[in-house]
Amino acid sequence: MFQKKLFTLIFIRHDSQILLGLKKRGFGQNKWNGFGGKIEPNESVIEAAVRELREESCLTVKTTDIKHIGHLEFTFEGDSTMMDVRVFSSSIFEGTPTETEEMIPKWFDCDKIPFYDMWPDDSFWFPYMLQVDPGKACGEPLHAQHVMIDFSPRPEDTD
Ligand code: 6OG
Repeated sequence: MFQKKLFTLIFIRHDSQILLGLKKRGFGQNKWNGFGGKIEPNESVIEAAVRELREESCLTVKTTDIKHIGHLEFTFEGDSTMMDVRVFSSSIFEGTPTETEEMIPKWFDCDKIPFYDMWPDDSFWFPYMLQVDPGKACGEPLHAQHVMIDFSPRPEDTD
């Protein structure tokens, strides 16, 4: 029996680029990823996504400007925790991405995503994410999808 823990993960898009952060410490250290983390008490999932983005990249987004993209569930061998990760994106933001204690932000072209330095699962679902939310001039159409990931909207993420 797994114990579910909620996490947020947000991707900022600008034209044909996507902002990733190199994690400097803790879980996922030295991997490029979106920005996110745990939900604090009395905070909605979307509020947590906005806060984590600000804390990790110094960018500000409005809760009304972020889109729900998907929902990922991860388990790790020998661990009874299931990471329930809610994925969001936004192309409306304020500020300049700035290095923080947690992350080094960097823009990547959507066709030059550094999958070799990311969580291995990302290469399966990133193309799908780019297709669901193509941004501008971004994302190749997919011809085959074999990934069991839920990309349907979750009503509890929209508050
Ligand atoms: P903190 O421990 O930093 O939150 N996360 C994953 N992201 C990707 N792309 N792939 C995975 O595959 C992941 N597993 C977890 C969720 C951890 C952050 O890492 C994300 C959170 O945004 C295994 O507070």
